Amino acid sequence: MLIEKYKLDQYNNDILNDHKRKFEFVASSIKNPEKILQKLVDFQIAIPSWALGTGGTRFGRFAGGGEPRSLEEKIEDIGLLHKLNNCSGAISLHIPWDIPTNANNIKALAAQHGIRFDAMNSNTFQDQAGQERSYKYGSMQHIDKGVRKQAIEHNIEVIKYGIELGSESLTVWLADGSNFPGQLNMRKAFQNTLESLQEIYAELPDNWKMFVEYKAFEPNFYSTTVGDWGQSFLYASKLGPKAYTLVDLGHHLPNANIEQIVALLLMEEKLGGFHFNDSKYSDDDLTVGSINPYQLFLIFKELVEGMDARGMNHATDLGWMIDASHNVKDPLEDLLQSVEAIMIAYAQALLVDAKELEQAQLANDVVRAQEILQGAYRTDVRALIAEARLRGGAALEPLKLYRQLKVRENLIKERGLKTVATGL
Ligand code: LRH
Ligand code: MN
Repeated sequence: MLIEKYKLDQYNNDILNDHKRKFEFVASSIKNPEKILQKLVDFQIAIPSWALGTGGTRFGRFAGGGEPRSLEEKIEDIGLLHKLNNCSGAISLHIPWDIPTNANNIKALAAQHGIRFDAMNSNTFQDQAGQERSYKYGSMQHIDKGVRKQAIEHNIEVIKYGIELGSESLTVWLADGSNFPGQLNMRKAFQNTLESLQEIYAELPDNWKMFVEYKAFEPNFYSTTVGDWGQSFLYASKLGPKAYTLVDLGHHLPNANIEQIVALLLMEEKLGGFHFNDSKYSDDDLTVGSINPYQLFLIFKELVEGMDARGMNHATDLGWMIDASHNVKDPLEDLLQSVEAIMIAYAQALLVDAKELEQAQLANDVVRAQEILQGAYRTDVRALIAEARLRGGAALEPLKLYRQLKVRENLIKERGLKTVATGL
């Protein structure tokens, strides 16, 4: 479904005065509004190709209808999101769920929608039909060299698809681990995994990055071979300068201080990017900012401070990706909310006066430091982000326009109720 420009402009015009009033109020209360606006306009978030349909759990899945039936329709859906908020200008593919049958056609279609290809994701956590060797007991950690070789070859194949599409990074998430004490020699598992990643690393084009994604548990529930930031940092450091860690917000043990992990990985130049989502218990893959928006703000505060300390380009030097699953919400509405939550946290972090905060820290003025942070966090920046969208030709209120245009109803008319998108 395409959104006609005139309908979007009409919608914006109807609420423009109200918006201008709110924007002028927030712009008058902050330093450098134009500098911040430009950063918001430049900031693009990659949408996961595997999260455009309804997700589920082992207890059930309740399909919503109108889901994309092909990679082409997934790109159209992301194009629709990007038309509405002008900050969803990238897709992250998962292979083999989204093998591009004709890379040039896929690339051309994506370009039409202003979509570029972010990190490619490999999959050695499921056995595909006709697959020679099983990943039941792991992939790159596996005791059987043949299984490790199969996993290595799959990742090299994924890099090839990415090169054809213009992607410049590979995310490797391994389900590898064990369910019971004694099941696995964890030192050998580390060594096998490192050697396997080294063979893949050797095939990376010069301008590519490899993101090593860690996760505390699931699907293995005793040990995970890339189980935390320290292990991922170890792999990335041993692999070389093109290897980095990837922080999926849902992959930590309860109460982990993720913003501290982010600050250190960024300082050590080994932070590659993010899989944004939110969670209350474990890898819940909920809407970004829906459970713990203050933590998301604190993470972006460390990102802005750490990136500025190294003179990094906020928009391009790290991988900004969502990784969520939609069990009860319309997938596109959920993604619109997630992108909005990320932009809000980033905008609030840009309001933190780093000099003032440093003064308070140097004076051990703990109360003042908290006031500076929470002053930024409690600033309603929604009109700033809406203004950034307006300047980018997008909707002032994407979710409301999405509903007003009855997008889901139209997609169901177009695609039917029973369509199922590939992915989780
Ligand atoms: C694992 C994970 C990983 C994926 C998958 C879809 O939990 O976060 O990033 O490949 O979800
Ligand atoms: Mn992830």
